[in-house]
Amino acid sequence: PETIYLKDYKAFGWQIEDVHLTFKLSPDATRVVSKIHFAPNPDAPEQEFFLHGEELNLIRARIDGEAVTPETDARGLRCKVPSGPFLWECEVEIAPESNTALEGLYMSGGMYCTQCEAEGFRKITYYPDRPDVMAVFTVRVEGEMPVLLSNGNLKGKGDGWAEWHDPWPKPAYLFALVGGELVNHPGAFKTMSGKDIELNIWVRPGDEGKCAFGMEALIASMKWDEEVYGREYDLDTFNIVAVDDFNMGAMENKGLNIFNSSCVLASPETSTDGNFERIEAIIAHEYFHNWTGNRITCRDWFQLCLKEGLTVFRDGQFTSDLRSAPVKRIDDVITLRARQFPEDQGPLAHPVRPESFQEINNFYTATVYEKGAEVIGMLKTLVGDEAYSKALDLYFERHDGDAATIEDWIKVFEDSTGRDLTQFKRWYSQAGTPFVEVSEAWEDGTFTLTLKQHTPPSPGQESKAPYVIPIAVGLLGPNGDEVLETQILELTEAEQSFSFEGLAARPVASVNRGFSAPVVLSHDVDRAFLLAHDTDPFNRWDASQGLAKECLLAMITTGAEPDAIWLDGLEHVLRDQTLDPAYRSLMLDLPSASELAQVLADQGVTPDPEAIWAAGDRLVKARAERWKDLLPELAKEAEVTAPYKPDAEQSGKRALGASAATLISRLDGGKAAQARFDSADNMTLQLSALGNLIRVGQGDAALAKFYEQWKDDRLVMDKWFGLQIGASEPEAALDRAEALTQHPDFDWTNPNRFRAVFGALAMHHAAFHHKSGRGYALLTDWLIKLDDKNPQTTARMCSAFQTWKRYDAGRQALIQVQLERIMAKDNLSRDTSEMVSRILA
Ligand code: BAL
Ligand code: ZN
Repeated sequence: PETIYLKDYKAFGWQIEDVHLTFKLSPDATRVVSKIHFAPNPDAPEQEFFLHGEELNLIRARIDGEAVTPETDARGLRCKVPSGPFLWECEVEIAPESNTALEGLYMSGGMYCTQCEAEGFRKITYYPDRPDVMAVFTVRVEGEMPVLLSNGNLKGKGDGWAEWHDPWPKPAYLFALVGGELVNHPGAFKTMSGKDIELNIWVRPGDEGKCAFGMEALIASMKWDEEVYGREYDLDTFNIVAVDDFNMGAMENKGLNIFNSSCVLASPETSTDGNFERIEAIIAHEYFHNWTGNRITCRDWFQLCLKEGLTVFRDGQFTSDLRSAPVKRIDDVITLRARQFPEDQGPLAHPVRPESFQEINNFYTATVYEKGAEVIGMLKTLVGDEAYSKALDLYFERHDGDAATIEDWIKVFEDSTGRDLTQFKRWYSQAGTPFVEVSEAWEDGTFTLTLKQHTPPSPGQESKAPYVIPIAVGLLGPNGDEVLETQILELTEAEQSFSFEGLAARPVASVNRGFSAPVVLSHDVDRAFLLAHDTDPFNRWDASQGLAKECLLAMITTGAEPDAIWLDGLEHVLRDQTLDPAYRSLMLDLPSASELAQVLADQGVTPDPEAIWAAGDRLVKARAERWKDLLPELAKEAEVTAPYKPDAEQSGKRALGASAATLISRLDGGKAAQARFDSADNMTLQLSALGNLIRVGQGDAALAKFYEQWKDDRLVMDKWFGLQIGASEPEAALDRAEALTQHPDFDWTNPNRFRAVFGALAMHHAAFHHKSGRGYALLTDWLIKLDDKNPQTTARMCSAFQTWKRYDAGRQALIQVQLERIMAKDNLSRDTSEMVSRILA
């Protein structure tokens, strides 16, 4: 497959004045008629006229009314065109019902829908399907369905047709169309300049009771973007549609967001607190794209982080404002360490702005999204809140309507702050997680911190230049009082020292507070002291995580007993009722098995998944025993008697209650969990009780009951599929995964269902890495099967193998066989082929 390089960027040779599309919908023979006014682009050199197009049946094409016969191949169409402006007319036929890749126009549960990012529009009609070609679209949809939607404002509708006009020039990846028997949950919003906006969430009949929360989240997002970023909505209507079959979480098409139903539908009976919070964040994320992504888009797909990093950063700010900022920060770091660090430290490592790709779908990654957001967070820390705000105002003013680049973004900050950001740009061009080593010196009242940075090689990048790393530091005196409030140290050299004078006694340093930089820190510090006293909630939590890692590593490698000093310190925190229950619940979480495997690998020790599992299990039992008096007290304190609300306060309590209940179930064999399950009146409670029952081997009856209760609800059934794998002991998890793939409800062509099973298996470290290789073989069998239908989801799931080089020779050999089996498949997709070759390289 062809590799595409950032350095080869060339503008398209034509500009588009307007696009008129007519869709005559039919499951196996949809006709798409396009009329496009092209004019030569004065800024682009002469080039051959090429339009992208894949899997299209060309019916006819005309230029200025004259029939033409273009040359077509698997990637598109070439044609001789006039030297001046011309009208291109074309009609193609496509078959949405046989589109199982879920890119372009496809069908889901009887409705028509689209997914065009990144390169799906080329499966709808011939077009310059690249983000820097922007145009005003008018779309007429003809079909038997009562609801026919597209981008922009509704211009007219009648029996069997609707016409939409989007006045804002946009690239094709933001195009959307929906047709179906849908019902709407309506809403309204008055913008800051007084415009009335009609809002709708469109769902299949039967789901209308699950839209109220999403609508509230949308209205909160619209208000927040006005208040915090001064961004007002710019169309008459904002539509959201829920779709069951969707490769991603959701998509920000202009004025017509399309959502995976799992990311918008919610009710207390069917959704957990975690689902509610995620839905709120995703609705905000897609809405925020209206400015960061749509009004200002990307010049090319290498610039993906320009919109994604910024929009993830913005949705994170929104969640922090609406809920708890420390809890959000901890949640984000857990995700970063679980998903982005392994990517950055393995064969799939790539810069936040990649420099080449074969299939862009493979670069919708934790690095582009989550590390991309961290980079923006660092920039904000370096320039300060006020300067960040001014720079963003300039960004919107200068680039509204543009297809922009990272250079444009950085230039805005340079121009508005006067700061040289040349070195900072390395965060966009170098891959890999920096390691920062901290050492201390104390002499005559002066405390010196020496910071050394080092970033290991990554594919294609042998050596790395130093980054600018903002390290937030605070100092605590011997009695735990803060003697120096948080300051930002700017680490710009490979090694640099920072001194603090005039101190009465040697302080304890709290370094990288708030996780001010996405680095792996090594610092020999009194973590028990920080756990007791740190005023920075993130570092207090992280001190406990550090102690947990040390404790578990000692248990794994030497069979040591759990660390009593850590557990005492933790108990103190757990008993402190002035602390947010959600925070205390996070304090009870242990580092994941995969994270421990990485720490071991970093120390040159080959991780043994069985030993990691056994140590984790031993620690959980020891904590349950040790805290047998405390746990019922926590459970009692966490009880919620008020009617269910998915807000931060109640969900924090339920989280603490669930953490306590999980430990209690290890003491009572599941008795209390059974009672919780039987009396549960919300999904958060029901699911956590079910998980506890499964974990202690008492889940069969509850699983059967749960199935009977929820078998007609697809989203709840995804939980049923995933949980019984995730909560089981390793061998039982494999047995269950194998059995579930034979279950009549295992609709494997539905990405949510496929991910429910195989996401849960891949996340179950000890099951997936079982020494028999059963986990590897099962996943591979199904990846090979799915690749013909849905390359995008297949390729994403291949990342389960990305950490394979961490493990012993036996496991590596077992994985290699499976990766080679995938490579040997006939007609392997470009998506999967690229992913597996990179993993194998
Ligand atoms: N643009 C793809 C989905 C999202 O990041 O919002
Ligand atoms: Zn996004």
